[in-house]
Amino acid sequence: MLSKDYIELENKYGAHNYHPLDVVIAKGEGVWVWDVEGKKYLDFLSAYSAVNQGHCHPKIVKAMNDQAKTLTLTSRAFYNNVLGEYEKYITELFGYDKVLPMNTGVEGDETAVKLARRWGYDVKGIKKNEAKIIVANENFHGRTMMAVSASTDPDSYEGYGPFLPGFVKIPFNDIPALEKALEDPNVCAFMVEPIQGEAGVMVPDDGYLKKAEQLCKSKNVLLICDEVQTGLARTGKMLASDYENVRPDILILGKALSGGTMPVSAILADDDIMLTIKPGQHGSTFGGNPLACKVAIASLQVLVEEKLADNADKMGKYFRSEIQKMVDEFENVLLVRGKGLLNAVVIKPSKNGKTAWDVCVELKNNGVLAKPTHGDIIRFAPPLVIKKEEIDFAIGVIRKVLSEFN
Ligand code: IF1
Repeated sequence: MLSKDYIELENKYGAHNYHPLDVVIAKGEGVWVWDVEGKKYLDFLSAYSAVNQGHCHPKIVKAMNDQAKTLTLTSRAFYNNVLGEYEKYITELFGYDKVLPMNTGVEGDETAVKLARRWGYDVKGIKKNEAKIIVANENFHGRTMMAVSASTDPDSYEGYGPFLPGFVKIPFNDIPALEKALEDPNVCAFMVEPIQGEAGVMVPDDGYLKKAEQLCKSKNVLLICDEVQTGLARTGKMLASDYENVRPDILILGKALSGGTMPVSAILADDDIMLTIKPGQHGSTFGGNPLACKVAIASLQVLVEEKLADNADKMGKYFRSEIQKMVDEFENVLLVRGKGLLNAVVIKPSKNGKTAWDVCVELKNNGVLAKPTHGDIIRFAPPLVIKKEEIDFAIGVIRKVLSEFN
């Protein structure tokens, strides 16, 4: 079968909730992937930052294989001999009392919202069913009813009502708006991405998150950081909130927590918050399964041992400086922004109607895979194991494609 046959197969039998680029990937190793015809590409999406450690990282795959042969799932009806080891490792690594393991990123977000409400009632003393959570406009927290209820993007929420009440939406990177929203005594939490990914890699002003943390503290409101995408070395530090020495009251992790091998997410918090949820009041069949626990330990160890945050920082700075030259040279390349290896380039759609999508098609034809958002933005987020020569290869391709885009 050829690429076109696989594409036809998906179109015929799969729901049409995606519009992928026309490339059918059959194999991955490190920063590289190969299509079914054997053509090689540099992956500049990393499965939306899930594959930070690189495709099929040997240490993660080994941990996965070893555990898969031994024990995969017990449910939480019984104890298992891996969960405690993982819980100790991850809580010590990030400096929290407790972890609650889930699977997908959005389940982590759901859990954080439930936990914050629970804390709001049990500890803060908010009247039953009146708790509110502040979120930022243009946020992306996933695809469940909670997440689309919190969303301001019609593509996410339109046609799915009625929505979950209790969200207050304010502009991102707007401290006065936050200050005002925090005046409501029924607010239990402010949930925010330190850098908004889906919105187009929107980096807030320096000091925004720190100020938000201080304001939340002064109003007895929890700060929830959704680091599903920005976390785990992607932005050049282990957590994006580390840039401002911010310690979220509830931290949500996902994606790269498994190096892209399986869905693994987690929320971290201290006892005064986490222990408001009692046995039987929240859970998941797969959350905390021994396979996921071993995979998560190995995935975190790889980030630490291979100093991937430092590499993301260095390579990211180099990447942006090279793209900046194109911004200066080419009329249709408007700007580059980002932190570490979470970057976006904004282009001016061409006079003959070409958009970021067409740029990504050309990049793909030249061996670099990236994904457009919002018509005029291209996200560049390679695995963090990327080397300078590989960045240079991508820069060459991006330069060629952008120089011809008009
Ligand atoms: C899709 C974007 C990235 C996330 C944050 C929670 C989740 C995500 C900050 C949910 C997920 C994804 C999911 C993916 C596209 C994608 C994405 F383009 F939408 F914005 F990464 F950039 N919080 N992000 O970014 O995690 O439940 O998916 O594990 O196709 O929906 P999940």
